[in-house]
Amino acid sequence: MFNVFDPAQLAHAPIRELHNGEWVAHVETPVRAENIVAAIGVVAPARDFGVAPILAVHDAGYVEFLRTAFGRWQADGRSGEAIGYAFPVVARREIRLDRIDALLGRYSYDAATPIGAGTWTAAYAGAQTALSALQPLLAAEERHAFALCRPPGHHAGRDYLGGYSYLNNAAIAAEAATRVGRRVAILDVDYHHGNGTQDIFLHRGDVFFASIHADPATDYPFYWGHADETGTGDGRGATVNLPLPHGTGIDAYRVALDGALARIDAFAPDMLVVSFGADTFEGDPISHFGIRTADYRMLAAVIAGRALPTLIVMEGGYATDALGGNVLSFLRGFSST
Ligand code: OKP
Ligand code: ZN
Repeated sequence: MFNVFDPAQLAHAPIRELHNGEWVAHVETPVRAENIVAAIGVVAPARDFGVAPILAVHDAGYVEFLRTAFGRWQADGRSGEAIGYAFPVVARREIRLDRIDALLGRYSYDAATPIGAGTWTAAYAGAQTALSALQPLLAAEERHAFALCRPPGHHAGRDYLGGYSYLNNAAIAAEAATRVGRRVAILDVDYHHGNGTQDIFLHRGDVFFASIHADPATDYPFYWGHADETGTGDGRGATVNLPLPHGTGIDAYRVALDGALARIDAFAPDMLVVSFGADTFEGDPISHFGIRTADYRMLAAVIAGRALPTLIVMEGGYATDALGGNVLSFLRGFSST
């Protein structure tokens, strides 16, 4: 296993999020990544592939917004983190927006994803971490690589942030692999539906997306991830959503994983990108599945059994003290094959 981590990702340290009607301490903390590094040991630094592979996935106006939003916020005399409070839920015509609050609403969809002084630096480093971990797979020097990305990315779409996500690390790596001829399937096993990744590839038949997640009827992100979302246009049939109820344990989860992998098998990819969230863990403070630490190793071994070059991209997981052990268990499931 080739592990990549860029410590510049620690620069993002969100303070608070809106949760159950109150401002609470943000759960997506730098110490999450530090605990994972402590558990897995050796990590390679990221290389810098520049902004081009980011712009291959994300809208240029959005990327410019993300890069400049905190400065604009401060220039308007604001303190604290930049966060929107008005969101254009009904698509509006394209007009020039100058007010920082207007831009925040235009490019985001929730109040859980603030922009602070280090957000752009960290998100950029996260994308480079994913691209760096991809390289030894493209060169056939490694079979499995782990991108220790933080903040997560799978809720970020082409032109929006949300769900603690700013740049879609998994999508950026998948697109980069596609552009050098790989046939990529993305398997999202975070507790939450990967709406950003789904949106980015929904209309495309050349990248397969399968997600196992908490039913959006009861869980964030609510508006995406229902079983009848299966792709549009050229992408019809290349999106699979397997929502599961609260209380799902390893047995039902394993059945869903086998189902997702059977669909991926039928697509016949030559590379796999796994969006891995350890928030399916039984002790996760914001989630409701019952996966145990040892289960992650078994689930990973099932995935590794497909014998595909596999990039594992870190997404969520908020039981911070158990996070390192859960990630280590998952990575061991790949190393044992
Ligand atoms: C990011 B990732 C808490 C509900 C959830 C946003 C969750 C983002 C999860 N009020 N809020 O997929 O782990
Ligand atoms: Zn999650």
